[in-house]
Amino acid sequence: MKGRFITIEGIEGVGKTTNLEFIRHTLEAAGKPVVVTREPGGTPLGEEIRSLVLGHRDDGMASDTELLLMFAARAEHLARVIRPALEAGQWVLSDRFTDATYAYQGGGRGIIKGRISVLEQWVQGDLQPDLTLLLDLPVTLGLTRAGRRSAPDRFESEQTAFFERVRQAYLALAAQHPGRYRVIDASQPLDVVQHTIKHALSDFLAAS
Ligand code: T5A
Repeated sequence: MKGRFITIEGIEGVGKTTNLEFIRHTLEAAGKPVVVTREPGGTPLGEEIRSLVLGHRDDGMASDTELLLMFAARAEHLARVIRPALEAGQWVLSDRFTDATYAYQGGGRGIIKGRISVLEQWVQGDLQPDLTLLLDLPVTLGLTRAGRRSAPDRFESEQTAFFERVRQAYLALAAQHPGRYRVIDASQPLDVVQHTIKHALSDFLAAS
């Protein structure tokens, strides 16, 4: 595959959406054709699945249902957006990918890693992101920032302990994959965060 695959991860309110356009501009300024997408979602069917998994606040959902829906959306996303773009030489920038499943359904919900990795292998084979930017900050700060917006979705309605587990799962993934991950202190003011992101992208572009 000729393109590159970059993902941005972190708990609620770390600033993923805020920084996506900044990352796109930085890559485009370096002459890279960029496709920006997100999970769950990124395709018409995937966006419908997104509505299902983020909704159902009152009646809930079994953890395995949630896990399977995430991978159903991902299979569609890979087949229709990610793989074709990479094969056409484009750079794919995704707001979340499979690491979010390890963090939320694994760390947060407690689903064992082996179950997730079976689905990962089935749906994506050997395809992995080339670079993952993990925006990290204390859970209380992320939830405060996220809370400034509209009504919480099903995940945002979880308790602080859930997000602590998600955060720790992300940090463990970063420690496990130091070559792919860049951990960014997202508690800093936005201009400082973006300066750090730009640095990480410069290093990656230089090595690509
Ligand atoms: N999910 C997803 C799973 O459980 N498993 C999976 O496999 C996948 C793929 C939806 C949910 O799905 C779950 C995880 C999620 O709960 P999402 O849409 O990515 O995923 O949801 P959120 O994380 O909820 O997205 P948010 O929009 O809440 O978070 P962002 O994008 O990280 O935060 P953002 O950019 O909207 O910023 C929040 C606020 O902070 C401000 C912004 O202006 C904004 O007001 N802000 C800053 N303020 C001060 N200093 C800074 N440095 C700031 N950066 C941003």
